Amino acid sequence: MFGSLTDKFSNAFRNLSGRGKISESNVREAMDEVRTALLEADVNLTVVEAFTKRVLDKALGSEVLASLKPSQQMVKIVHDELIDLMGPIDSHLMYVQPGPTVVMMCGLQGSGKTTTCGKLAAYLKKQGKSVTLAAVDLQRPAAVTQLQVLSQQVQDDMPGSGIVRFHGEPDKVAEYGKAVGAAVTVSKNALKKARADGSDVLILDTAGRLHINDQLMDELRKVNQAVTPHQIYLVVDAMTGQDAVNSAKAFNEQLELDGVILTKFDSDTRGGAALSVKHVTGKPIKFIGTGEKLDALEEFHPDRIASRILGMGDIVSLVEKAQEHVSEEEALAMQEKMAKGKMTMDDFLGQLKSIRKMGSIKSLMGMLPGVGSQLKDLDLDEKQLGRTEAIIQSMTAQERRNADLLDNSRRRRIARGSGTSSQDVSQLIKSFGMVSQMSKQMAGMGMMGKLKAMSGLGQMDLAAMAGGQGMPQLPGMGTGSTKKQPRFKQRKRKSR
Ligand SMILES: Nc1nc2c(ncn2[C@@H]2O[C@H](COP(=O)(O)OP(=O)(O)O)[C@@H](O)[C@H]2O)c(=O)[nH]1
Ligand SMILES: [Mg+2]
Repeated sequence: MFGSLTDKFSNAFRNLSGRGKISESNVREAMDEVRTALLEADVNLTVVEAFTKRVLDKALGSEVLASLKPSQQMVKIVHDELIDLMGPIDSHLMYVQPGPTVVMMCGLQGSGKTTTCGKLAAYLKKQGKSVTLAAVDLQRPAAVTQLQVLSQQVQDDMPGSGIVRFHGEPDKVAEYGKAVGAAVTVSKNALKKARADGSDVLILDTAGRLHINDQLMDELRKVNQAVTPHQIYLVVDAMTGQDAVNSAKAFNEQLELDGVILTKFDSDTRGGAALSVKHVTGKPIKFIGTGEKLDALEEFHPDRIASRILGMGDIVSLVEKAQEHVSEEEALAMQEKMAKGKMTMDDFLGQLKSIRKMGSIKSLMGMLPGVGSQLKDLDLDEKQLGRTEAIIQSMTAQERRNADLLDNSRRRRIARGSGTSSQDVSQLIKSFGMVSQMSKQMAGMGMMGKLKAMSGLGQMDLAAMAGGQGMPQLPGMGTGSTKKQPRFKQRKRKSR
């Protein structure tokens, strides 16, 4: 995510760092680079101009030039302005009494509307809300089926006490395009049904087009008039840059949007849409989609995204993910084993599995400070994880407990059993050896436990603690990991 933007920002500030004193022209040069980086990331031109002007005004007007660590001051100003550009935090959903609260999901074709409807239903179900999902996209029978399948998946597989129901009228697909109003009829029927079922929220999955056109807008306006949604959300593909922003503007003029949901944040987005959409529409970004799975919807936190863009990582989100998928006891037990150097292959496998549950390796790595910009060079093969799993599963229980048993003939047997090569097996054993050695050295600071303990601290501090490389430290952050370590240990002792 934001790979090249992060690179370019880092470069711009690297030229400033290390200098005891910087001049006005140094600042201007750095901002020229920032400006180019933003334009290349496909950020809207007016946004770029406004942004660079504000940063320059602040930088030149403040103590930056006179301060001891000018580059850090600059990063702080840019960080603050990025937050301002994308913020505020507004994931709040207003519920009406009596229900249902009607949410209309709009957007271009392929932007992720249907998927997001499912994710939002899962999000609400977790909070105990009952949801009706209505298939108002009648362009193809498959669109109706897609939402039906998703609704069922949310109801069957996703946690929470809410009930998720589906309303669809596949027979109306044939009418679509001939008689105007099929979408309106389905929406009205869905509202009646949701009301009768006592749903808290009704989500309308509407039709999209590849480009905005009058017919689509006309249809959406009619649905809007017929059921007067309480919230209209625009789903925007974060990978599409300015195009997305232009269409967002057009949607907003026709429908009075309440918020934006940015999807495909897990992909390598250039950042254009994320950085422009709020400024251009004036509407808050509510959520971001971070994967294809139903739990891949996150509340939008501009500060965290700003940190990710600046290569400081997003430890807070990582910790939240870890907490969702790994229990306190599990983390503690693992921590103890690691400290004693008693980690087994089974533990190793367990850790790999819980990491997998948290999302794609690439999206997780992107949250680590200093890793973001290097990601694109890294070959993070998700298949590799599958192979690792297969290899460990081909080991006997005894072998998993004691890796020292694994001589050449055992390695060959395991390779055969897992459909891999002896080299693969040896490689894994080597990695395992390294990991258990490392964890022994970390002495009691298992990764999960470490992350969890960290979650109580401020995000900026975290970036420093984890030793965010490549980026200058922010003021007041201390000098990095070595200095912060003792403080972390103290915290731990207290909690025992
Ligand atoms: N990687 C990723 N893919 C997504 C995300 N949201 C949607 N998609 C994918 O985008 C494609 C289009 O999604 P869909 O919901 O059918 O779009 P619609 O035409 O707007 O309803 C599907 O392949 C989805 O799996 C996301 O947050 N991340
Ligand atoms: Mg769809």
